[in-house]
Amino acid sequence: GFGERKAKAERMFSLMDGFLKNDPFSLQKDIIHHVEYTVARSRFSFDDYEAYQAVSHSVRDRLIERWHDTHIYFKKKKAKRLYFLSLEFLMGRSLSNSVINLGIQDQYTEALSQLGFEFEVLAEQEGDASLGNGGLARFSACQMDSLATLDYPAWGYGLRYEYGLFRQIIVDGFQHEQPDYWLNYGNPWEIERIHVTYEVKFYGNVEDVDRNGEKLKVWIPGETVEAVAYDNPIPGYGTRNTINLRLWAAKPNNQFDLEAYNTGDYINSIVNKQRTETISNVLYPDDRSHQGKEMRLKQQYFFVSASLQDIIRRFKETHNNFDELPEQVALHLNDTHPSLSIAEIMRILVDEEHLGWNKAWNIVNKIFSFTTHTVVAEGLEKIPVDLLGSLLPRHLQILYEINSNFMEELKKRIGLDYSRLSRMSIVEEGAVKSIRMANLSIVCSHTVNGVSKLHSNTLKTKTFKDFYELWPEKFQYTTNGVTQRRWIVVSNPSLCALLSKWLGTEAWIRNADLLTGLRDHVDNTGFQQEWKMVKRLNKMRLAEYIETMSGLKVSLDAMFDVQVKRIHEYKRQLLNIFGIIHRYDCLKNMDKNDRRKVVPRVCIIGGKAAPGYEIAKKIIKLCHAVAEKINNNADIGDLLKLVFIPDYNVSVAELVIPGADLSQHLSTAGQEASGTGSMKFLMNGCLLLATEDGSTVEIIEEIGSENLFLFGAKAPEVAELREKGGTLKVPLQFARVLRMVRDGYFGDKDYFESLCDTVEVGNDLYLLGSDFGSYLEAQAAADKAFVEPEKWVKMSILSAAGSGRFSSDRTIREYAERTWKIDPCQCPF
Ligand code: 4GP
Repeated sequence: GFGERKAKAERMFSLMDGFLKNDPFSLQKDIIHHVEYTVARSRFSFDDYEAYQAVSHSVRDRLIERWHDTHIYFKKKKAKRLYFLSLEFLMGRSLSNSVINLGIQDQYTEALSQLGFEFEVLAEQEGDASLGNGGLARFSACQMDSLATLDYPAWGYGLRYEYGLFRQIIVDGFQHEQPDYWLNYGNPWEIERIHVTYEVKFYGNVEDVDRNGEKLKVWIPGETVEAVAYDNPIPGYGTRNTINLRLWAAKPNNQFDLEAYNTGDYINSIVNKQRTETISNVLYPDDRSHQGKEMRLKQQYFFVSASLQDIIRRFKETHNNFDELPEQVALHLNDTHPSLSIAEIMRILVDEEHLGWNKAWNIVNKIFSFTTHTVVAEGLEKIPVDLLGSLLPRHLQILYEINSNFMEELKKRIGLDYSRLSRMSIVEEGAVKSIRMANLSIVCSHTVNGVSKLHSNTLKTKTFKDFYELWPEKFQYTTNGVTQRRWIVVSNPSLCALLSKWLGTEAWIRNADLLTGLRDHVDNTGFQQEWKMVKRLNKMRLAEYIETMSGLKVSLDAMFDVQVKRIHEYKRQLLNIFGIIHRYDCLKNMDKNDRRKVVPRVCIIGGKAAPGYEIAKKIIKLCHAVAEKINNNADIGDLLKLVFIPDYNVSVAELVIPGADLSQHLSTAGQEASGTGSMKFLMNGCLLLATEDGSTVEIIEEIGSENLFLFGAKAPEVAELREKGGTLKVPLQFARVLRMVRDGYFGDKDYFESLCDTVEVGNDLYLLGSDFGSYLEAQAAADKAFVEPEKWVKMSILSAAGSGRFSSDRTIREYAERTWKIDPCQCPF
């Protein structure tokens, strides 16, 4: 009875020592406990890595405590939850971020120093969790941090890839991909939930069954795989709330196929079985392109099916009427990758819960929202129906039914405009009949989000014009953001301290709008001096890294000029390299006197190319070839250096971004949906040299065009310039640089030929030639500003001061209020 249960609860509680204590002595006890009993090393002998493990386990305990309380509280409050569905999360490292968000960094630092360890050194032991490709995936991670910090009742769902994004190594200037065995040394940040498992089914066929006069579709699957949950606690900053990122892994299930195991071929049966369990093995390394591979589709469905089973189970724990689903559940599609959710939830409601199609459809229409991260229609995901039909036969039927209803409705609205009907159809007829995942997502979502104002305009006027005209109210934009916890507090502690000192508060860590307060001090020379000191320190840190990595010594007086991001033609790393060649060429032809006036530069480029993306790989090779030439020219010395930073990832970014004076964002206007790298640089007081693209348009609104270096054709001009194509005049300097590469000045003449072809007049899709003149002017303006330190430092301060709008806290609040309609739910301390 009740009394018995109460007595048991009390006894349980008395067994716990209250909450874990966070004073340095208690931390030390816990760390040593984990050294002995978790890592199983002797307390008298353990190295930095083992210390890192023990420390992480002690932090994990503290996370778990809050994470439990948070979930009990959400449940008690019956809060409407946001489920953020994403196939990619680039989390990076967790240790520093966790202790900072838990508010116990100083205690850990002290505890460790008394034990003879340095917190920073241990934090460096951690490898990155790289379960994503680029912007989209890092943005997911920033959003999780903001969701937790702002106390929203949210869950993230994703896949636990055993191999994250490949490691990039460079051999002779060429990129090579190495597997990222990130789980090899254990992962203290996840909690394996062996009891949270679901069966996920594939293949088979659909049978029509008549059950008491009711015609039912029954899917008889041909293969079953088990999904097991791994939970990753995400702590908010300055709150007890710690939310969950649940990642699914495929694991063997114990249901033996008697037939197979009776044939005597035991070993082969196991081997075949194992193949089905590799679904969550590896992350696809292509951003913005989709190959229509079966394994990728399996991953998507595996993820969707497990997540929805989990979500529906949770809903049913407290509700029994599906009409209430929209009041309890918001499902967010992070790009089209999880959009099979739509068909899956229809299947659950219609086939399993017997709701009836129309009733189910009305519910489904109220729960989905969708964000697209792409600009070009070609970048949108399509799935061949043959593939889909064999893997998920019932889902294909559902998709056809959704489409035929949609087409009927559409005919009523727009008449028999067949070309528009076929453009808007979810099913694409053509050589390869396929499902257009973006169209599906738009049809079924109540909100379609772009990631910047400019991007949203492109969606409305180009990519999804037909849909916008039909449903203008669905289209919104929510400009991306990045978390200042990771991108200032964790990665730039000296700037963090400086900001708090001059703003007189640490409140900016939860409210980045307060950064505008820096404007009050912009003319204060004391503040300016400290600001410069911080930059110098970060440049030192970066210079050391460059030296250990490449042996190259760089001068701290040079301008550190950085371009780091995925390598893509539209991001125009080649424009940067051509600019560097031009600079080198000018330097070589200058006399000694003129050289003295030149602003020394350290040009830093980093980023991964998708393994199958030949042109991007050639850009990397060219960068190395040019670096080799420049860095070995004694005449030029410190005036110009070019460094390629290999294996760019979150933790490298944490080091590089604070150390940059200038950062480059060179996408052809209209091509970068948003761009979040620029926001991180901005927060760190780095000046931007950029086109008026994606988020830059809004950055200009915040800091004024006088505080960054703009260049290039604007988005509306790009289409026209592209049309003119072959008749465009390109500057002589561009032709000269191109000639040098073509003539083999940097070697590998034949290899670079096809790269050069991509920017030849008439073929120059991304307009490098026509933007080159204006690019060089912007570079000259940057040089000019750099030799006026007073001017530069003010621009730098004003950049950071205007970065508040680009906090993901603002992004998340907008989504929560406008799109998801969820309310904060703060777990009491
Ligand atoms: C990226 C976009 O290219 C970038 O402009 C944007 O800032 C970011 O998403 C976040 O919205 N897209 C991808 C991708 O990373 O894989 O499509």
